[in-house]
Amino acid sequence: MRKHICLKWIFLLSIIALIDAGSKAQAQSNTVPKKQITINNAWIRPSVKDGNTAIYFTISNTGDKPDTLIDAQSNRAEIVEVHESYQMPNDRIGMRQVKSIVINPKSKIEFKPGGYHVMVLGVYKDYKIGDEFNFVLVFKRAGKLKLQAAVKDLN
Ligand SMILES: [Cu+2]
Repeated sequence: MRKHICLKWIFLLSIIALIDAGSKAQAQSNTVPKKQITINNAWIRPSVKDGNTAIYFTISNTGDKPDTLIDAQSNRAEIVEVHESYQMPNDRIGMRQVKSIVINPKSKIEFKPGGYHVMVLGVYKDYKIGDEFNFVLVFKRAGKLKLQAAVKDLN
């Protein structure tokens, strides 16, 4: 009889252990922020077919871990790269590709004329005011974000 009770207890305890493990796993997945990176006000300058243009937007990191922008992509143009503008010695403004940009927790980075931008070279068709340009930003943690930039002029 005693042995029988023992087995019953082992059975019960293992059930409890299983339920406990299950709820712990669920609690863990709930604490991972689903959308810690958001992109606002994405816009792109108009361009004729085969021309070059640039996309601007604001990246917000609402999470509590840093994230890193590692790539920009689009199937609407030949080449898409993340760029920064910089002051050249001869007083002119140059621009160059950047491999990664870290967005700290609870902070924003604005891509704007004269600063960071997504360079778009050789667009496949005309883009006029009111059109939309599809592109993708790739983050280390947040992964690929599919986005649309509204075609607008500066001002
Ligand atoms: Cu550029």
